[in-house]
Amino acid sequence: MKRRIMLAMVIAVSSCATGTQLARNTVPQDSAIFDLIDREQHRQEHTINLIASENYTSKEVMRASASPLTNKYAEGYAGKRYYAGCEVIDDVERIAIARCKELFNAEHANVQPHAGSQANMAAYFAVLKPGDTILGMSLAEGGHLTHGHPVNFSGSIYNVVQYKVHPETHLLDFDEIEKLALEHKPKLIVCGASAYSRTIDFARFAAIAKKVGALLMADIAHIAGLVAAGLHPSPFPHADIATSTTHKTLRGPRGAIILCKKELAAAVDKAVMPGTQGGPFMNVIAAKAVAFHEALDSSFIRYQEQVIMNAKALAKNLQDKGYDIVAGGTDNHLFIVDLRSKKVSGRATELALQKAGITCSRSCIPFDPAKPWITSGVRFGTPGLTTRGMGVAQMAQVADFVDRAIMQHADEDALNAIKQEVETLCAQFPIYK
Ligand code: DSN
Repeated sequence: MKRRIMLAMVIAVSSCATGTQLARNTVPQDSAIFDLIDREQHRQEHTINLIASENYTSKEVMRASASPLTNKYAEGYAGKRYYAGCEVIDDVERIAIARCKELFNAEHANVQPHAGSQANMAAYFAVLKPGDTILGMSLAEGGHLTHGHPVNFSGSIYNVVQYKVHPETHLLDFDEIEKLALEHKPKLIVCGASAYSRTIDFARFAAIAKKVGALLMADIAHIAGLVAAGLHPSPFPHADIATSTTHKTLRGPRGAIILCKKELAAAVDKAVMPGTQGGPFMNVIAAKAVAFHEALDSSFIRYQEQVIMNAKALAKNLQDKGYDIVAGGTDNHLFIVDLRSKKVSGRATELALQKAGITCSRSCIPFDPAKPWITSGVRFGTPGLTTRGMGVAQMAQVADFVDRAIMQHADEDALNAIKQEVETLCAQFPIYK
């Protein structure tokens, strides 16, 4: 009996001493998911990524994202939470906000939106009522689902008028935008795009908005990194609100932000929480803060300069091989290739490139005669390749791989041979050493 009590005491003492370890030991091994994570990392390392909306975060961003901050509930804002124990979390969010405002020269920043669509939903919720009119860019011509597409909340809650691009130049057609604004008197004009390769003139949009008494919202999800680096005009002071994701050119964790003028600060914060979200992802907010810190460093400007140089070089190399580039080229990190002259669809190109170890996203070209599932174009972007250290010389190689894969898209052996060359190039530019 005495021995049993002694044994129980020993177990109790050792449990206290190694509580963390014991807790961890009770978690079953999950080889299914961790094997897949290893496979995905291998895929990323060994393929050329031309998806314009993707990038590779630093290990520091991932460390913050995978930290114990994921455990904390913190509904509310710093100093005004609906949970106790937020004193550390509050400082994380305060730092993230301060860095974000500095980076974008914004009067107010909300760093809680979980994703770009949630940021746009909250921004609309802050300034619109159901049934109000918004004027936004159509998805098919380069806009985004949340800019008023009928299958999206934006197209069903609000009265939507859509602008396209000029049918010949494929540039933003400000005469048409102004005409639509005067005719429909929107409460909000939305500018910004997911597939537009030229500079966006925020001042011109603001002048139209002012003329019709509308607010201006700029969705800078794609160009945020370029804006932060001063290589694309800032939406401020022209726009009333700007939204962005944090994981594209900005190279942070998956997530989003809303920036606005101070008069809209309270409405925006209320629209995020409690309007459209509950508890913020504090680990992701910490990771956003780390990414903003990286973006405030002068090395980020050099990175973004290279992103643009690489996009221009890749587009030029493809033009030299007879490819048509929508809008004639690019000023930013991406461009759309019009494949009609090569007699191959966007879908067939995307699949052939994937077999050759190159990932991209098919894309509608303006006024595309093909269905959205098929498309006549592909969208290429250079943020990812630039992060892994590739430069203009490698863009010539990448253009060569792309051209050969498209020309031989039905030849499995040829695509396999290109894949070997792609792997050799990727091995020289590891993402995570
Ligand atoms: N899906 C994003 C893109 O690829 O541009 C936009 O949300």
